[in-house]
Amino acid sequence: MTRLRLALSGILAAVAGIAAGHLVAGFLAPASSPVLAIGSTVIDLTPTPVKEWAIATFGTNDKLILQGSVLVVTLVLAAVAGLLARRRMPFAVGLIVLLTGLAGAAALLRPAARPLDVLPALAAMAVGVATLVWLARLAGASASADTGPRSGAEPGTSPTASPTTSPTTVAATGRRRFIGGALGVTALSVLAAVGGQLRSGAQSVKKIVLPQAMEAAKALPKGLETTVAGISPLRTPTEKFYRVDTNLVVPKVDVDSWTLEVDGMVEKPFTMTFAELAAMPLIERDITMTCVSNEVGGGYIGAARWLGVRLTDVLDRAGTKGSPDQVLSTAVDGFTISTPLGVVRDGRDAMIAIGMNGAQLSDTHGFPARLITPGLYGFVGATKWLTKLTLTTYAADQSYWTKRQWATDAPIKTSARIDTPAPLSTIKAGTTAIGGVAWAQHRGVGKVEVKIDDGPWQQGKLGPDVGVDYWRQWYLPWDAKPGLHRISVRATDLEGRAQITERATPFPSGSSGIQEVVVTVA
Ligand SMILES: Nc1nc2c(c(=O)[nH]1)N[C@H]1C(S)=C(S)[C@@H](COP(=O)(O)O)O[C@H]1N2
Ligand SMILES: [Mo]
Repeated sequence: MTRLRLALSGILAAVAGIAAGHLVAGFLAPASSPVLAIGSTVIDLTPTPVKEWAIATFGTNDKLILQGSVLVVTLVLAAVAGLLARRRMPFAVGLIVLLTGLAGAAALLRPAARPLDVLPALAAMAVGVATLVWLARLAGASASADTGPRSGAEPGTSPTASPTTSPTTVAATGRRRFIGGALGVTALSVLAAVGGQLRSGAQSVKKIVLPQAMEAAKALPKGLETTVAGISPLRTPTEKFYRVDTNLVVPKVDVDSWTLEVDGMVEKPFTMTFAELAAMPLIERDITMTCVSNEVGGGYIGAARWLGVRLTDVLDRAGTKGSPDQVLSTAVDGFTISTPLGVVRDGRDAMIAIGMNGAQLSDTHGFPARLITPGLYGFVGATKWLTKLTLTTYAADQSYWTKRQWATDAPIKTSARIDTPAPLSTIKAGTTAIGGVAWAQHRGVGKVEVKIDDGPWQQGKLGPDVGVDYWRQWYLPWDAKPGLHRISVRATDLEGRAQITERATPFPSGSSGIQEVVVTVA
C-alpha cells in the first residue's frame, strides 16, 4: 500500500508540475508548455523512417499519440521518483529536476525560442518538487503508522490520538490525510491545466480586411459533386482542407508586428510589413495542394482559391547577387523550406498567399502569409507562417526536410483517387457512378481511366477544367452487377504521360501506384 501511495505521490507531482507549466505557458508562449516542448523536440529528433511509419499508422492522430507517449513515459518515471522518495529523497528530487530540466532545455532549444520560454519548465520544477516532497511525506507518515511504533509516529503521542488510539486508527488518519492531499493536488492540477488551455485557446489571430485582387479570378464552374454523390467538391472548404505541419501548437501570429524579411544573395535586402505586402499587386489563383506524405488514395490533398502576391514580384525588389539556386523560406517558429529558384522563376504562379477561399488565412493554414508553389509538394513550396525569404544555394543551406533526406526537388506525381464507391462498402446493384478526383499539377490532367475487375481500361468523363494547377473531377457511369468487384483508376497528364504504376512510399519524393478499391454489390 505504501509503495502505491509513494508511486502515486510521484505521478501526482508530475501532473501538478505539468499543469502548472501549462498554465504559465498559456500566458507566455503556449508551445513552451513542458509536454509540448518535449514533444516538439521529439518530432525534430525522430528519424525519418519512424516519422513516416507514424504518419502512415496514426494519420492525423500522430500528434495526439506522440503527446500521449511523452506523458506516459513522464508519468512512469515520476512514479519511480515517488518510490525513491521514501529512502532516497535526493534522488527522487533529482529525477523531477532532470525531467523538468529537459523540458526547459527543449523549450529553449526550439529554433525560435526566447529566454522566457524556460519559465513554464521552471514552474513545473518548483511545483513538481514541492508536491513530491509533501505528498511523499504524507504517504510516509501513513505508512509509518501502518507499520507501528518502529517508525516514529508513536501511538498516544500524536496530538489527535486519544490514549486508547490504536496504530490502526493512526494509520487511518494518515491515510485520510494522504488521500486529502492527493485529491487536493488533483483538483488544483485540473484547474491549472484547464486554465492554461483556455488561456492559450483564447488567443486568436486578428481579423483583417483583405484587399481585392488586380483582376478577380473567374467564378469557379459548377462541380460534379452536384450530380455525382460522394465525389469530392471541386473546391475544398477551408474547414475540410488537410493540415500537415510539425507544430504541436499552431502559431498565432500578431499581424501588426509581423514582417517579411528578404535577405541572402540579394542586392538590396529589405523588410516589409503586412500592410506593405498587401498593398502590392495581388493575384487570385485556383491551386490544388498536395502533401508528399499522401498515400495512394489518401486525403492529404486540397483545392482552394488563393489570393496573394507573386513571389517573383517580392524577390525582384531585392535583386540577385551571385548565383543562388534556392529560395529558403523560414516560418515564425524557425521551420524552414527550400524551393528551387528555377521553379519559382519558370513562370508558374508561385505566390505569397494572404487569402484562402475568399477569407484571410486561418491560423492553421499559415496566417498571415504563406507560400504556395503550384506543382510542388507542400514541403518544398508551401511555408506557412512565413516570415523570411533567403536567396541561397543548396550547397550552403538545407531546410528542415532536406536535412532529413527528403527530396530537394519534388514535383507532385500524377495520381487519381476513387471517392465513390468507398473502399469495402456495400452498394445497391443497378446504375451508379464511380467517381473521384485526379491531379497532375502544372501539367494538367489529360484523361482518367477506370478498370473494373479484369475488364479493359475505360475512359472516364472529366469534370470542369480549372487549369493545369487544379485537380480534375471524373466519373464513370456503372451498371453494377451483384458480387464482389475490384475497381482501379489511373490518370494521364496532358503531355500523355500516365501515372507511375509501381508502388512507392511517400519517402523521399511522394507515393506512386494505382489505387484499387474493393466493393460489394448486393
Ligand atoms: N511553417 C510550416 N509550414 C509548412 C509545414 C510545416 O510543418 N511548417 N508543412 C508543409 C507541408 S509538409 C505541407 S503538405 C503544407 C500543408 O499545408 P496545409 O496545412 O495548409 O494544408 O504546409 C507546408 N508548410
Ligand atoms: Mo507535406
